[in-house]
Amino acid sequence: MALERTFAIIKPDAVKNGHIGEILTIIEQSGFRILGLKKRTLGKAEAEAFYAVHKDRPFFSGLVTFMTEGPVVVLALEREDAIAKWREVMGATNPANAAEGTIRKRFAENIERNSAHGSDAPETAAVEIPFFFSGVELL
Ligand code: 3AN
Repeated sequence: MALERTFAIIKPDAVKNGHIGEILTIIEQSGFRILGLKKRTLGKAEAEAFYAVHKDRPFFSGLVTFMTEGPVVVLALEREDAIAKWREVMGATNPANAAEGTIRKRFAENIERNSAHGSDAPETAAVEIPFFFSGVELL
């Protein structure tokens, strides 16, 4: 399988709880190359735009409030089968259902405050990576 790129976020709960370093270690030990990495705080309009696909879901406004409550780390990652692999390493959306050893099992507080984001398809990654990174920032 060819190299693939995915987009990841270390969410405000994991940043606040001091898990940036552990999650970056997991990323590198899982065979991803970190092409881009930034720590920043999302604005409300930015979080709404990023999660626009969920705008009609009941959890949308809570999700935007959570994602803007403190800094996040945004990442562009590369490896073979990166999208599926990163979702496997993160674990299920709801940490109660996440497999042992996954990021969400280890670090997530609940289904909303679930410590990490990952693109769910190549078309999503192709939108999410340029949402935060320009081409020259991907090294
Ligand atoms: P994933 O991040 O695993 O792809 P999505 O895309 O269904 O999951 O949901 C995006 C984000 O919305 C989740 N990471 C989580 O923070 C939040 N979320 C999803 N489902 C719920 C829910 N039922 N209640 C609260 N927040 C949710």
